[in-house]
Amino acid sequence: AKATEHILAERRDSVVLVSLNRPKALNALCDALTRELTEVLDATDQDDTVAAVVITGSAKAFAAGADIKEMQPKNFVDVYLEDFITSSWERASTVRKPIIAAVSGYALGGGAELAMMCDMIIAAESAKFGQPEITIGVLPGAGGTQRLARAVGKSKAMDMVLTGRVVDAAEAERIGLVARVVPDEELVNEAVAAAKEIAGYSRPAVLLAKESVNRAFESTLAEGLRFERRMFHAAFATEGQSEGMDAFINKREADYTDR
Ligand code: CO8
Repeated sequence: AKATEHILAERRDSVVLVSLNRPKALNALCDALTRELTEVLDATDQDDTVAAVVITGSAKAFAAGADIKEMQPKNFVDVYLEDFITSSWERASTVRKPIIAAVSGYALGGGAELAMMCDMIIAAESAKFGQPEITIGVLPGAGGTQRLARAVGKSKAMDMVLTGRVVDAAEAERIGLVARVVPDEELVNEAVAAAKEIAGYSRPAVLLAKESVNRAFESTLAEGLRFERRMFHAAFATEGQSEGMDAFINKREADYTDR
């Protein structure tokens, strides 16, 4: 288990559970926290013994957004020159391994954007998602107008971005923002269990599948389908394919040596 000032990282078999840990500010994503998060994600992505990642916060807050106290004094030249804040924030969206956001309590502004950078969101019943930037005189800056619109469509995205309305877990699931809603006390176990389930499969198959789904957001349908078919063909070069199919035929549990 590793810990920095604002992040806890612990192993659960081949899964790394990353906890945002800045409780006094509801895990507001200050510069130091985002830098530490990037370092942890760099390390986990490079570590071959890590198969999947879960990011979570506290019971009360996944993250209440970018740190407003740090942002308030900045001017255009400041944020432009440092490319605030995308350059450090986007790391979660470039992790190659599966990454699950386990959200309890507030996921607002940059917190919701961080959750949306992950491959899927598992929410506790207490989860609340919102893009309240409009209420403080700005707009989402780390994917809240783009990933949210792709996730929930134009009308819901406009509602959340233009009015700042916060949606609860049930609505978030109904509109397709989150994959599953679970009782609060089961959140972390459920997310880690999902990560472990993924970790048990052939790793090349998992990474090919993740890359293919992500392609859907970057290409036309025809290009996406072509990409998927080639990745599907590529899967036939893996041990996982011969093992998984042989296990099915012989009615036994697959044992993926390439996981
Ligand atoms: N930044 C800094 N401090 C925060 C933040 C924040 N985003 N959110 C909460 N805090 C601090 C509070 O200031 C307070 O500190 P203190 O005790 O020193 O006064 C402490 O956390 C506890 O918060 P509250 O007392 O407000 O707790 P409540 O339970 O009363 O309210 C809320 C919880 C509703 C979550 C409330 O804290 C809130 O509205 N927070 C701000 C939410 C928000 O507007 N988030 C969006 C920020 S803007 C943003 O994320 C832009 C992202 C864009 C881009 C780029 C990439 C990063």
